[in-house]
Amino acid sequence: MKGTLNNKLSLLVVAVLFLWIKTYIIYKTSFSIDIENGLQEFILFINPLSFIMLILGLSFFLKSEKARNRYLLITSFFLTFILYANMVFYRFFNDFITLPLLFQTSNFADLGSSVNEEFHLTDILYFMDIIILAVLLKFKPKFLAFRHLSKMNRRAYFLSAAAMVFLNLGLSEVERPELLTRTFDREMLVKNIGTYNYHIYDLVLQSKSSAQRAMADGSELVDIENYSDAKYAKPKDDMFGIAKGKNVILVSVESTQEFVMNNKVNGQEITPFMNQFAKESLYFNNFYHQTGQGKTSDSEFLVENSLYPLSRGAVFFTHSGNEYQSMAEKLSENGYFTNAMHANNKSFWNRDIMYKSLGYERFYEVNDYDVNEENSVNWGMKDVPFFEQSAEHMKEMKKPFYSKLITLTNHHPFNYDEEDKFIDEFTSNSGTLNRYFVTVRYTDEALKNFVAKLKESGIYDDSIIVLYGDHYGISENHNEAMSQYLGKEVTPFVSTQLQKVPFMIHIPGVEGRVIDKVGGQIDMRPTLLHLLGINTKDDLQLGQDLLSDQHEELTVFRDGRFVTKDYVYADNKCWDKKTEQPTEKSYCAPYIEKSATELSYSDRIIYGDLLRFYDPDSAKRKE
Ligand code: GP9
Ligand code: MN
Repeated sequence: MKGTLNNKLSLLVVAVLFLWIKTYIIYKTSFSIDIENGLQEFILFINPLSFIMLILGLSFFLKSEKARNRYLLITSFFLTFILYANMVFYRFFNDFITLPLLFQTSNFADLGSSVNEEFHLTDILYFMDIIILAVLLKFKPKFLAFRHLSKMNRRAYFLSAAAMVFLNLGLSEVERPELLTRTFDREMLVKNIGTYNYHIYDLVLQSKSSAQRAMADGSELVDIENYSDAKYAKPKDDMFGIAKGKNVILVSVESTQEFVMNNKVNGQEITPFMNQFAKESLYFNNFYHQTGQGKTSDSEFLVENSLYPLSRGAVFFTHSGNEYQSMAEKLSENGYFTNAMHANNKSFWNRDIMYKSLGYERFYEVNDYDVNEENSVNWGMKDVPFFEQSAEHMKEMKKPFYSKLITLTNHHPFNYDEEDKFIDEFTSNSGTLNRYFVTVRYTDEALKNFVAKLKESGIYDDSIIVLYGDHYGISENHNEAMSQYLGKEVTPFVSTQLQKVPFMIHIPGVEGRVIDKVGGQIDMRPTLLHLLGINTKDDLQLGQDLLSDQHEELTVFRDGRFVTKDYVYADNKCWDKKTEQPTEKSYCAPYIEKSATELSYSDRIIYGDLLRFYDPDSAKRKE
């Protein structure tokens, strides 16, 4: 009996093949997944296989043939259903399903009304293989059976499934390092680990954060509220409201560090425009980014909420369903039209969803721009056309508006077109650093054009323009080349100082000056809102108005490092800013605990979704 069965085609293999091929066909026909090279195509092709093999392989553990067959059929149907739900969802949202999104009732209403329209009669085709499987099972043709493999073959089956998992993850790591910890983009996740594994990943993230949220209650807020209250820095009378009613144009300048400002490479200025603009602005020259793995999205989080991002993962992904009291929301309440502008895929960093939670009224994403091969390089649309088209969009906006623009050209690996090269590359063993100067210089040029455009349309005089660097561009992997450029060793102290990013606020009619107070992105919300004449006294925030006399010079990094007026705490040592050498730890000691407390308060707000219990109107703190 056994011998004859071996000549037959296994039902399991048929079910695996059906589902695998179908998934791939759906990837190619129903989702628009950008494939840039053969390796990516190969990863996409193999990525459904390991999961399908493992899950259908569980049928081995069922005793009767009937149960095994039934399991195969039901599981195939269930997976097809998930795939199909994603397809319908994609037709409408151009995105993959996430659990928090399904739980967001406001989205659900949109979805419900449109789901009918997104139903096509031909969709039945996607279930064809299930029908064929069912027919095969019913009529049991002689050539097919569920071959109950020998123990050894079963082992081989699971080993090959496991090998597929490793092959898939290994290739993805080559293609997209840190994919799972950084969680870039759903499209990228699906492209690399496949739609089924992506759902499991999403489920893990979701259950972790739901558990923490469920256990939280409003009483946890007491300490945090007292802390935030004590930290409030009263705005200076002559600064509060000096930009009242002005539009806010906030530009997140990709990967731009402060060391390029007022600096040269091969005798050529790197940021001629920004240097000049800084002179006409309030320029903060001791200002740090405080981002973690969420990079750009973490900086956005800091700026909007005056809270820290998380120590791992991107809060834009993990806690997009939380309640926030963002700067955008506040500006909206004050009559502003709030929007974000970024010519990239809208789901990158989960922005499409998080921006709704942050209260942005509109997101101008890649589809709102005219992007083509000619005006793109590196990660996408070049900064010059991006700013040009953004300035056009601004003309149509209801005033006053708050626009946040995010540049893209100066992004690792800093590739550029010859025509956009205004200065020469540096020469070192790091191509990354060498090219960095060229792309920074290009973004500087783009900013110059942008400001000229704003002047032309008259928007300039009615707007404050805020420029800030989102995070570092040159990581510690390039220390050797960096030390060649700086002419000194990159110690942990220097490395920490390299986390400075430019920050400037241009206010029409206000003379420029340098403010050398130590500060960070967490301080931007209160600083900007106060300039606009909007009170933040009752808000739960951890940053301070940088222009206030009460501002305390302590800037905490997400990884626990910190900077004060005179010291830098890094690598478990206290460094003296003057000598740039380690000094007695006792100088830093008072701040070590304070920094840790502050980070943990911020984490508690996010993990417990505590802002849902906080009502600024009823808080009404005393001055
Ligand atoms: C992508 C852009 C870059 O949209 O914001 O993100 P990053 O890799 O810098 O976090
Ligand atoms: Mn960035």
